[in-house]
Amino acid sequence: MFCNQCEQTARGTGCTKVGVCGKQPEVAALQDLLIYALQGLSQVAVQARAKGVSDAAVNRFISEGVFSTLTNVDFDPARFQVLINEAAGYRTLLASKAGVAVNTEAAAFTPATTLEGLVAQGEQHGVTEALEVHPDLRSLKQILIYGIKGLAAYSDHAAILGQEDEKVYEFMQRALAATLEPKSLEELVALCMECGQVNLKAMELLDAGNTGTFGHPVPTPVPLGPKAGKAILVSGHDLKDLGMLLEQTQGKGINVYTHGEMLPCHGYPGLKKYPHFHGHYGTAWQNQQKEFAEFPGAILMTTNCIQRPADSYKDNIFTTGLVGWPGVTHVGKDFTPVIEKALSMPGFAKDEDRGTVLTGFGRNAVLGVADKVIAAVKDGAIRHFFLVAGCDGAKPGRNYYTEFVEKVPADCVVLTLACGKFRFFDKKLGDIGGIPRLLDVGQCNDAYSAIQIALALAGAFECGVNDLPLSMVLSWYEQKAVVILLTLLSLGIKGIRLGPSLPAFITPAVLNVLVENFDIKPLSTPDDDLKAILG
Ligand code: FS2
Ligand code: SF4
Repeated sequence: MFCNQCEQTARGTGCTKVGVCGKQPEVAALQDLLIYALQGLSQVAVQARAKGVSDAAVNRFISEGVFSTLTNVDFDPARFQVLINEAAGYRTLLASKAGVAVNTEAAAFTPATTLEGLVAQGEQHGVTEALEVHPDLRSLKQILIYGIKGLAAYSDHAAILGQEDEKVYEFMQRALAATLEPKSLEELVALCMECGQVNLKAMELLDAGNTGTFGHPVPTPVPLGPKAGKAILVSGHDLKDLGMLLEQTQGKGINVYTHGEMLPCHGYPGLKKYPHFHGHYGTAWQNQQKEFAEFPGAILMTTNCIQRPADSYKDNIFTTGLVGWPGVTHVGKDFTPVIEKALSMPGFAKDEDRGTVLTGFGRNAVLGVADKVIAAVKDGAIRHFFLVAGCDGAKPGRNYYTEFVEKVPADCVVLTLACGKFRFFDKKLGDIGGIPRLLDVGQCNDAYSAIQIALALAGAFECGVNDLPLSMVLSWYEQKAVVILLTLLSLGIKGIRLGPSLPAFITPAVLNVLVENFDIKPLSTPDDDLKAILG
């Protein structure tokens, strides 16, 4: 196997024996083969679209298939076997519906009939020289493929909430097809930038889906201590799953808790209205083996990031949607098995007060007090904004973000989003004239909200985003972070600090392009970086 798509890749170069995430070589090969099958299906879809045919089922399937290969989503070989065969089936159907020729190797690919045969096929189609011989072009093709993985995740989430856009699907398929074609450095850079632009649209669709269904988030204190009683813990990112679970657990004497990226759900009026939606438990995804083992109820994983479940809680954890782990019970949207499991478990014995954290500072809440914020900047009460955001992970170097936020001067405001916030989410940073110094904008996809806030401030100050007193200090782990970075770059945002380490799939020459055009910087120390930013 060879996989280097995430930040924790082995030795900082690539997982070759088994994934640090727990991905087995056979699953790695099956994921590579699924991407290959989807590249072939995309080639057919591009030809079909040229003849005026776009198929809704194919569009959704490509998003779901690509999303399944994102880090920490699906580890189940049996599910990939099904997806690979479905990809070939959709391709044949679409080709005949549109009357197009299946005339490339990828489009004509026939899946082997056994799992072993599929694994052997997958081993021929990794992100190695098989994809592209030239290392810099391969690097750019990898950035594009990983960007498309992040884009697929957001477009799938949005589609679940009824928000789809043909432009997103058109790009995803054209770009997937392009990764199999000879392309120049300039063409690939342009496709990466387009990926970022299209992802802004996908995040906008998801924002419309989330806020249209559950209302705009409002500032909300979230208890960190449990309440006596039966319990269900929900992790991942899916608001609709949480909404359905809250509906199905009403009046059952079960309290529902969020884990990881679900924390911002407490700010949504359509979710916080449930009295049994109690609070937040634990921290970020990489701590789940310890935290889930201590949770006295059932656990539902709605999306990434799942880790290998320890035996102590393997019977209490359930997957839904695209998430999969072999041997873990997978449920549909009738959550009865999860509810019954929770009722059979002890739950929390007593109430515990562990304080609260604030969430709910989406674009609506922040821009609702825009006048106050602008006045605070103009009169010097707020000197600078920092967006300290992105993914969390296991590396010790991620303490940088905790130390950085601790050292941010008292006249500066920190905006945060995604699971990287767990490095500092419970710090009491106080406020500046009633504006909290730590503002939780939401999940990773709420980068859309942060961008809208930055654009509105730039409008108010009649300057560009790069001229605002705003600096971005980002942490990456998986491919949603890759596509958000592409979105920020495609908006022309410069001077982003990126850590904890730079991606293994970026060659020195490609890094040079990023540094020259976007002034991307690796992390130094919190003290040096703060000094460099604030002067
Ligand atoms: Fe965090 Fe994991 Fe949100 Fe990423 S919960 S690293 O996949 O999507 O962020
Ligand atoms: Fe390794 Fe990350 Fe790939 Fe898992 S997803 S195999 S940890 S590079």
